[in-house]
Amino acid sequence: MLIKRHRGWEIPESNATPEAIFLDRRALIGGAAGLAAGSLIGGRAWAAVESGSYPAPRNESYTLDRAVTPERFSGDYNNFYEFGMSKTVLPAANALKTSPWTLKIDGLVEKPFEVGVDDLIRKIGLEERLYRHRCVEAWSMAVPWTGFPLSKLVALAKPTSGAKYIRFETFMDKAMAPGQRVFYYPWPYTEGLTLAEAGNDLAFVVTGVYGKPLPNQFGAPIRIAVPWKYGFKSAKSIVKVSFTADRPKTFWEGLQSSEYGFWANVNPAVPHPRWSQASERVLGSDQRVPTLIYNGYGEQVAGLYKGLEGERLFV
Ligand SMILES: Nc1nc2c(c(=O)[nH]1)N[C@H]1C(S)=C(S)[C@@H](COP(=O)(O)O)O[C@H]1N2
Ligand SMILES: [Mo]
Repeated sequence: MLIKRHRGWEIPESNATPEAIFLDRRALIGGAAGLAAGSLIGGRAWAAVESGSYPAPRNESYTLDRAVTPERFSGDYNNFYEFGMSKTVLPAANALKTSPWTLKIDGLVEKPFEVGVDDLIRKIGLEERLYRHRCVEAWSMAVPWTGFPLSKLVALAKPTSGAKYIRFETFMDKAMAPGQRVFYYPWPYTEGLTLAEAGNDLAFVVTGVYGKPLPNQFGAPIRIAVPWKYGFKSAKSIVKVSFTADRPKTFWEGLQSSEYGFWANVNPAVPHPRWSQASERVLGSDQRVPTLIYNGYGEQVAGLYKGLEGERLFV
């Protein structure tokens, strides 16, 4: 089947060879090449660095059981299908124009509205959290995200009583994102959560990483992080947040629901149909570590799934 052959992120880890082109932006910013750095990280990002909103204060309630993954590994091994199906999307993602960037809030809310990302950041404020990230392909990383709780965005949106789900939509621009010209994917990328999940403390809106605004390949200028679910739930470069009564059909679910469902909670005991989920390779090391139920966040999130045992919670 055509789709199968082209779905690069399903290549078993052992076959996926990251090519090493890594630009150390921090070194550039600090050094004589400052001007070059400005163009590399984009206008908005550069302005934010200068304005001092990064790094944001760290919220110490979110701790790790492992070391933070150095940026030279996490920043050069990304899934961002809008910019290609390999892990080396960094060069192509330079084409992403992140400023100005407007987020649309619509659907079952008191009053739909649009807000610029910079305004949103000013309004809500930023904090830093250390989170694990577990891709369905069985690799993982640990990163310091900067952002704010998704619950604060929900509060700002004022969903009406009929709203049960939240749906995220990524930008759509075939001229900028060559991957979106690949016709057999159901663009734009969409993802979703229940409102109960969106209200959990761990659900996070991300605008930065490693103490600075998001580099493009991480999903600039605004993305989601849902650390107890497989990584594909964490939609990048979002332009729209909608509140709905019905469960949204999501990107990967739309392609192959037998392998990628709506819930997609991490569970080492439930294998993907084509590989085991029992362990994961930590980016930047050759080591595999055991995968944990709910990616180690069971204490905070298991309660969300009481009464839903009949659902395919881990696919
Ligand atoms: N719009 C969009 N969001 C996306 C993806 C994508 O291809 N497009 N890939 C997902 C997958 S599979 C993973 S693992 C994470 C990767 O995030 P990272 O590159 O910051 O590690 O982004 C998720 N969000
Ligand atoms: Mo992923």
